[in-house]
Amino acid sequence: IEQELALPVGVTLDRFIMHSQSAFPYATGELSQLLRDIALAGKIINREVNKAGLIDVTGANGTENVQGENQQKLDIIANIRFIRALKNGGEVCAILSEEDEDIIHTGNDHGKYVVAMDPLDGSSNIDVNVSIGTIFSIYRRITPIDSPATIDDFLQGGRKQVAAGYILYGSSTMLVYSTGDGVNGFTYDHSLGEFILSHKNIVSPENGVIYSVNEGNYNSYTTSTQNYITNCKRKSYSARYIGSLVGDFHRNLLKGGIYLYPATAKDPKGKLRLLYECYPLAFIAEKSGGRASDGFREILDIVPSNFHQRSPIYVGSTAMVDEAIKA
Ligand code: P6P
Repeated sequence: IEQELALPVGVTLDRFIMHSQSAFPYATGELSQLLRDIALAGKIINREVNKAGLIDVTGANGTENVQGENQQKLDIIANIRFIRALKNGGEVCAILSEEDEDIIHTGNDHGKYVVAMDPLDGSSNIDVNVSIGTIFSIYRRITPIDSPATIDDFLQGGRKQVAAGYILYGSSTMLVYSTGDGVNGFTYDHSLGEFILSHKNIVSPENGVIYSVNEGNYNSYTTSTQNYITNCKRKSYSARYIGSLVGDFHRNLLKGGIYLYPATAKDPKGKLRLLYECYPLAFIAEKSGGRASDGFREILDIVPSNFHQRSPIYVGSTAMVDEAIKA
């Protein structure tokens, strides 16, 4: 972390990655290259997102994804772009995407890494110009190199992630990620076509006064979660919920706050997916000093059993998560 702190705000992502890698002389550079490939995919999706409304990429595609959710045109485009960027980058042997039932083999069986991703979360917000995001989680494969990846490579558990992060397509486009030593944020400079270090060593505020939850589901929450929400009101906390996970998470990460998506009658196991939403954001939360729980266990300690399983999540400032799960 000392290495990264030495770099001033304003350096490019590329420079930052090279500098970080120099701290690990034995690193062979594949993870560095993979992070560059993810940044490239983010630039490409950013361009598509910014054109939404001008070209026919908004609205429903008339198809459903593996979750049975109506796919938006931009969901499909983002999925294709991300898969292509990771395939061309050569470091990833397989991908798990929210948009596809099964593993996507890239043909790079020599790749040391696998990526689980939600290529465009909150995409129903595209048509109304609310921020949306890409969420990604990176594992080193455990199956033999030069053999096809298997389910085992993806079900290693949250604490086996080697890196994770998100790209937020908001008033500005930001890449926020961690490789385990701290969390750093990079803002996309369109004029340069570069991600620039803008938020060095992000630290999650220990406490906060913002709570993000869909109160429309209040009646189906447990009594303890209902009590927690009532306490937030009693303390005149600020309710901030934009219906787009990455936007809500990022605001709470910077300002302090909690995002909760508890089990509901409609989603008795929670709505958010463990492998490519809960795990990566829990990784970022913990690496910035925050906390992520399913109400009973740390998110990162949940043993995964299938690709698209869901989990309740309480994530953000440690003191707020502590209070929410003990309420
Ligand atoms: P609800 C978007 O569909 C999403 O996965 C997250 O981005 C968002 O936080 C949540 O679901 C919104 O769900 O049920 O409150 O509309």
